[in-house]
Amino acid sequence: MSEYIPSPTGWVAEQVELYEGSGGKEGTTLRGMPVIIVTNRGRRTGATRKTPLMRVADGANYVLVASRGGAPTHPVWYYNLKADPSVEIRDGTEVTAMRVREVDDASERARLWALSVEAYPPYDEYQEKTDRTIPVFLAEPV
Ligand code: F42
Repeated sequence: MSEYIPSPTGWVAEQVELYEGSGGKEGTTLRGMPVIIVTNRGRRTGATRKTPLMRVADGANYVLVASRGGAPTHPVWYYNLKADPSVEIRDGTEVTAMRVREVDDASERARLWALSVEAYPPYDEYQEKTDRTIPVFLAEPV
């Protein structure tokens, strides 16, 4: 296992610490809605990165929404996942090896976007706030 480098954003690093430190029993929500932890590799450092995201389930798959609160640029993890699509996803106490792909097909994206907004309504506001089209990944069990 490569070195784990926590997020430089304090509240995000704290959520990861609580979530992972409790084996998925604590720190599992944001604004009362469920969160997953994506473990991935940094594309330059090769280090282990851990990114909490809202939990958007599609059967056994998960939708990962690179919203970054509607910021003008993609989150850095977007580029990490494009470079290396192998991830582990922790959903509560369950950890699953998965592979992600960015969803380019317009109708598939529309379906997954609707699912995402249903799970976490603020995504709609985030998309309105920014000129970029917020990227959507689908994570599928390996
Ligand atoms: N973010 C979302 O985009 N969507 C969500 O649904 C979401 C939900 C969520 C729930 C709970 C929570 O605690 C946080 C949540 N976030 C959500 C925030 C999310 O976890 C990320 O913090 C946010 O998206 C920003 O991601 P980021 O990758 O841009 O993070 C920045 C602050 C960051 O960590 N930057 C690092 C740094 O040191 O500046 C870079 C780390 C990195 O990956 N480096 C790479 C490496 O090789 O290690 C190199 C990358 C490169 O290309 O240079």
